[in-house]
Amino acid sequence: MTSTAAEPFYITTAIVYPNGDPHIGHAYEHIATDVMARYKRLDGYDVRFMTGTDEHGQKMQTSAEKLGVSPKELADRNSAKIQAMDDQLGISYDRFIRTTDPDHVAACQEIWRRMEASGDIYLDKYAGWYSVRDEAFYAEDETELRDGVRYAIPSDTEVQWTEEESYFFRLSKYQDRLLELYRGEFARPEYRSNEVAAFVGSGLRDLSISRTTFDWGIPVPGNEKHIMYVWVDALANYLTGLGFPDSSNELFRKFWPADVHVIGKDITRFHTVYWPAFLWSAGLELPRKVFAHGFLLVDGAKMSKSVGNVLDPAQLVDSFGVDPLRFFLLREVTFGQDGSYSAAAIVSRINSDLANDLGNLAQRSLSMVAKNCGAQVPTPGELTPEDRAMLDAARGLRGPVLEDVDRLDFHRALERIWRVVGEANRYFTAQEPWKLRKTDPERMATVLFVTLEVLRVVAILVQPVMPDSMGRLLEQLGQPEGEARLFAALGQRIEPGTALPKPEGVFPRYEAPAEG
Ligand code: ME8
Repeated sequence: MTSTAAEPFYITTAIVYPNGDPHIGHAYEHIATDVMARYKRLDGYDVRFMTGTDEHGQKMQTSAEKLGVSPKELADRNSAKIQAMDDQLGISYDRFIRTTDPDHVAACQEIWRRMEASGDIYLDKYAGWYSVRDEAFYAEDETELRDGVRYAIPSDTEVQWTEEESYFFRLSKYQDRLLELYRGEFARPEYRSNEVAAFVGSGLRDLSISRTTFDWGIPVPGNEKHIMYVWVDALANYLTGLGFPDSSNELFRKFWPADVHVIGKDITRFHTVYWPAFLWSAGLELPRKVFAHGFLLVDGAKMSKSVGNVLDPAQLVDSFGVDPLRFFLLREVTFGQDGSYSAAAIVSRINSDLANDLGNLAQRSLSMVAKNCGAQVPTPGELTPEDRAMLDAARGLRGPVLEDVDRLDFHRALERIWRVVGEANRYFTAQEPWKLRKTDPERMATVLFVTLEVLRVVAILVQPVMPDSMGRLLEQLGQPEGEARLFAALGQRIEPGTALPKPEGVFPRYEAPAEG
């Protein structure tokens, strides 16, 4: 057998501020990124997937002060909760990075030195508006005064006047190059790219990249009075995770540039303006794509502590299970746009798409096989046009589904797969195999074979979204872990004669717990 080295694929989430508990918005981003990572692994790529926590900066320091603990204590406590969330949700990260990890200092200081060596850093004085909530600077015309308090218009967060000595990055120098960059597919979805192009096109000011009024951060090399602006530190995590700046590190050579940074829409500016400019300045390649997803709302409203509607992913997992939650979030919401969580919507997806459509089809066909075909995959007879159409529909899924996933269009990929599940249900009902048992057992065997083959294809393709349930379904279809479950196996067919274990339901209907 000849083997060629698998193509590398590096994917990241944003790193979470561990100043509070994880919420469903974090779960959403991590699940979507995990699904892409799993698709690529099953498709034969050598995947590196990183997530983690963003622990420095004024926001962390202020939150810690309010609680009377040190920033490091606060970060330790909440970073552990975020990692526990990821583990509970089956997030298959290769590294969970914390920006307080010792190796992160070297990466930040190296990128700083390189930007300095390019002549892009100078010392001056900053005077302007700063939002601690966003860890972002705002120009006067991006703020407004309401009841004596000044707010940043884009994020509706309070800003404070800040005046201090600061290092600046020559962001303005990169304006034309950035505009050129947005003509390609660097920033997605396209409307976000257009938004950011309009922002950059209206003129860029140099960026303040150090602070002196607090100390919870990474020291600026050569001037320890200053700590780096938290976004320089945060963005550099994507390099640290590959062993940068150690030039002998295999990971960096193999995986940089990243294939995609998955982020939320509120941090598009940092990733599509600052980050490419920093990387150009440091003489490093740019990530191939930054994808900004939308926000998850709860019953149509923005989550907020004061409203008291912040959803804890662990509670949703307790109520509905990991796989149904993963499926719901990706099926319900168009990635890129805002979407809403509601209990009624998840229950409806569980009962219709999972229990009725996929679960019943598997249960009905597998129990007929167990009873009537000696618990083995039946041998098909001659195929009718209906059989062929059904098999073609299933086997035709791979290409379009992978294209959807490459565009992070998870909602469409699942819609496409479920269209075939719907077709398979109609096929099964129309063929009436339960009647054929007596009248034409050979024909029954063929119908059951076709149905099992459709289920095999569907289960293989849906594994990234619902790894555990699809693993169990593949087990019941006699497909052991390993090669039989890779996308390469989609080109084969389910083998007649394969022994099948006793079938059991994969997706129970959701019944609301009795009150009281
Ligand atoms: O922004 N729906 O951290 P963060 C969907 N540390 N996504 C949401 C969301 C919601 N309701 N709320 C937040 C930061 N997010 C920085 C990132 S990366 C170098 C540094 C997303 O904890 C948000 O858009 O505020 C971001 O992508 C991620 O959760 C972490 O947000």
